Amino acid sequence: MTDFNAMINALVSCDRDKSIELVNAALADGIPVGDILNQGLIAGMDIVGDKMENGDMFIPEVLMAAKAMGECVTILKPLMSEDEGARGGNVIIGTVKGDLHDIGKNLVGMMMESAGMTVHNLGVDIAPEDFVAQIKEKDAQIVCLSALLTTTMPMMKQTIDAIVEADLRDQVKIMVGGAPVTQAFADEIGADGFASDAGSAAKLGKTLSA
Ligand code: B1M
Repeated sequence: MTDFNAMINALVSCDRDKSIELVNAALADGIPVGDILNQGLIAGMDIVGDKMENGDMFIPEVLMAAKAMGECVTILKPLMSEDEGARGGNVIIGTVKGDLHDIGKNLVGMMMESAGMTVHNLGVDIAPEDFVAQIKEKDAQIVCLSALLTTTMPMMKQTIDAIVEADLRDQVKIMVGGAPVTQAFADEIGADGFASDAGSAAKLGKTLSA
C-alpha cells in the first residue's frame, strides 16, 4: 500500500533515490498520477517551503528537494492523461522576470500539453519584451504567466502592459497563476483567467482557446 508520508519524508530529506523509488512503487500499485502529485510530491514541497520559511532548511537543500521533485515529475509526465481531441491552442508559458521558480510552471505546461495544447515553455526570469517577442514568433493564442514571489507579482502586470503596448492584447488570452496569485489579483491586472493548480490551468486553457 502506498505510504504518502514516506514520499513526503523522502522529498523533505532531499533523498532523490528514495523519492524516485516511492513514486515508481506508487505507480506499480496503480495509484493515480494526480494523487501521487498532490498527496505526495506537492505536499512534500509545501513542507519544504514551511521549513525554508522557518530557517530549518537552507537554499542548497531546497534546491536538492526541488531537483528530486523535478525528476519524479519527469517520470510522471508520460502518464498524464492524453486528450483525444484535436490539438488546440498555441501556448507560451514562462515564469516572470526576477523569479526563478519553475516546478509549478513546468507542471502546468505538462498538463496543458496532455490536454492537447501545443506548449512552448520559455523558462524562468522572462522579461516582458521577451514574452512580446515570443507571442509573435510562436503565434501564441494563450500566454501563461507564473510567479511564486509576492515581489514578482507586479511583473505580471508589467508583462500585460507590454503586451497591450505592442498592440497584441486582442490576439491573446492571458492566464496567471502561482502560489501567491489570486483571482482578485488576476482581475486587478487585467488577466483573462487565473488557475490555482496545474489541472485547472489545463481546463481553463482549453476553455479560453475554444
Ligand atoms: Co523559493 N520561495 N525562494 N525557492 N520556494 C517560496 C515560493 C516561498 C513561499 C518559501 C517560503 O518562504 N515559505 C518564498 C516566497 C515568499 C513570498 O514571496 N511570499 C520563497 C522565497 C522567499 C525564495 C527566495 C527569495 C529565497 C532566498 O533567496 N532568500 C528565492 C528567490 C529566488 C528567485 O526566484 N529570484 C527562492 C529560491 C528558491 C529555490 C531556487 C531554492 C527553489 C526553486 C527551484 C525551482 O523552482 N527550480 C525554491 C523553492 C523550491 C520554493 C518552494 C519551497 C517550493 C516551490 C514549488 O516548487 N512548489 C516554495 C514554498 C512553497 O511553495 N510551498 C518557495 C511546488 C509546485 C508544484 O507548486 O509552484 O505553487 P507551485 O505551482 C502550482 C500552483 O501555484 C500553480 O500550479 C502549480 C501546480 O499545481 N501554478 C500555476 C504555478 N504557476 C502557474 C501558472 C499558471 C497557472 C497555475 O499560469 C496560468
